[in-house]
Amino acid sequence: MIGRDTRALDKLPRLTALVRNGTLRLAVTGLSRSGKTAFITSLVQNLLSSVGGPGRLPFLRAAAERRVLSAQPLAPEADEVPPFPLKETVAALAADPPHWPASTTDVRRVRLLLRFASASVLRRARLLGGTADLTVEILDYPGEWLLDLPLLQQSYGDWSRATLALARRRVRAPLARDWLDFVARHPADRAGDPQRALQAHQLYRDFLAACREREQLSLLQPGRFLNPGQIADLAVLQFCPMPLAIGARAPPGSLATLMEARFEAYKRTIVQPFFAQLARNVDRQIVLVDVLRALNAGEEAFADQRLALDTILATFRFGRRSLLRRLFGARIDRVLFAATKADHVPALQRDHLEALMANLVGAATLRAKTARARVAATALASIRCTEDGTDVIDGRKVDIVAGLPEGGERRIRFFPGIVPVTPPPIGFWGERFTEFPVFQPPRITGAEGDGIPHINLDKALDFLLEDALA
Ligand SMILES: Nc1nc2c(ncn2[C@@H]2O[C@H](COP(=O)(O)OP(=O)(O)OP(=O)(O)O)[C@@H](O)[C@H]2O)c(=O)[nH]1
Ligand SMILES: [Mg+2]
Repeated sequence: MIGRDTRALDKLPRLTALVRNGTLRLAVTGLSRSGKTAFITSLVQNLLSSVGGPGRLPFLRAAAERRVLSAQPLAPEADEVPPFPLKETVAALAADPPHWPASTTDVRRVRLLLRFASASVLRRARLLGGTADLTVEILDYPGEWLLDLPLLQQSYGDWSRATLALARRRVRAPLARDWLDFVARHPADRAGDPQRALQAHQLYRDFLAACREREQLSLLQPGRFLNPGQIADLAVLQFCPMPLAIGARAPPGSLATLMEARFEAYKRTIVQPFFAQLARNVDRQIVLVDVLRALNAGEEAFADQRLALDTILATFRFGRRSLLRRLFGARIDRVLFAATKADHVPALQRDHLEALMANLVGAATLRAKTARARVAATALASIRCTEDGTDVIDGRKVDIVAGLPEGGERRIRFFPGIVPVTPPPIGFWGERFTEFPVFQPPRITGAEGDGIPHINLDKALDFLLEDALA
C-alpha cells in the first residue's frame, strides 16, 4: 500500500538536495512490454493536465491543492539523448481508432519542468514569491536492455556457465538443441574464426527469440541480441556462451577467447555507457512488472519473469554498497513496485494484484528498507481501457471488466478469474489463467490539458514526487 510518510525529519536532507539542483531523476525500470512507454506518456500528459487544478490526478497532493502552476516539456539539450516522442505517443492515442504507441527501439529522454506553489508557510517565506521549479527527468528505453545490467558483474566464464545450465533445463532445452549441438561440435578450446563465432551467435539468438515467442520467457541475455538499437560495429554482438570449466583459461586464438573478447567489448562499449546514462544520479525508481501477462502465460513464464526480476533487483542493491551507486552515483531513496495493466481486472482483484506484487519483491523490499529507502507496492493502469461491472455466471454474481478488444467491433465483458495473492503453488497451474485480451486504448483529444484515464497513477506519483513538490 502506498502510505504517507509523516517522519518529516527523514526528508530534510533529501529536500535540500532536490531544491538545490531542482532536478529529480526517476528511473522507470521494466522488462520488455511491461508498460514503460505507456506509463511515461500518461505521467507527462496527466501532469500537463493538472495545472491549476487536480485534473486527472486528485491523489497527487500538489495537484489536489491546486499548487501546480505550470508544466512544460523542455527542449532537448544539445548533443544529448534524443527526446521522448511525446507528440507521437499522444497522437497514437488521439487517432481514430486509437492505438498503442510502438515498442521502443532506443534511448529517449523526457524532461518536464513543473512550477509549483510551495505547501509550507516556512518554505514559502524562504522562496521568492513562494514558488519553486522542479524538473522531472525520465529515460525510456527498450526493456530487453535492462537484462544486461547483471553482466557488468560477471566474467565471461561465469555468465557462460549460468546461461548454459539454464538452457539445458525444462522448456528451454528443446529450443536450445541446434545451438547446443553446434557448440558441442566446435569445442571452446579449438581454433576460433569469426565465421564460426557468427554461426554460433546466430543459433544462440534464434534460441533466445524462440524462448520469447513460444514460451514468453523473460530472462534472455544479452538484451541487445533481440533488440540491437544503433550499433556501429555489429561484430561486437557476435558471441554466445561457451562451456568453460571453472578456473580454466581458454588458449589464445581459440573460439572461446574470441567470444570472451567480444563479451568484454560488449560490456565496455555498450552496456556500461547505457547504464551510465540510465542510472546516473537517479533519485527515485518505479519498477513496472506485467504480472498478469506472466500469470496468463503459465508456470514457466511466471517463474522465469520472477527470475529475471530477481536478477535485475539483485544488482539494484540500493544503499551505499549498491553497484549502481558505485558505478553511476545513483542514490535511490524511494522505490515503488507496480504491477501494470491493472485495468484487466476489476477493483477487488486489483487489491489481490497489489498483494501479489508485494510478495514477488519481498526480498528486494527488505534490502531496500535496510538501506533506508522507502518502498511500496501497488497495482496500476497507466492507460485505463476498461470499466468495472458485474455479470451473472452460473447463477453467481461476479466482477468483470468491460472494454473494446483491439481491432474488435464490439465491447466484451471479460471475467478474468481470481488473481492469487501469493505466487501460485504448483497445483494452481493445472488450468491456465484466463487469456487476457489486448484492449484498445481510450481515445483522447490530445489537446493540452486533456489527461489520460488511469488507475492509481496519481497515488504512484504522490509516493514518488510528493516531497519534491511540497
Ligand atoms: N490495458 C492496458 N494495456 C496496457 C497498459 N499499458 C501498456 N499496455 C499494453 O502493453 C503494451 C506494451 O506497453 P509499452 O508501454 O509499449 O511497454 P514498454 O515497457 O515500453 O515496452 P518496450 O518498449 O518494448 O520495452 C501496450 O502496447 C499495451 O498493449 C495499460 O495501462 N492498460
Ligand atoms: Mg517502450
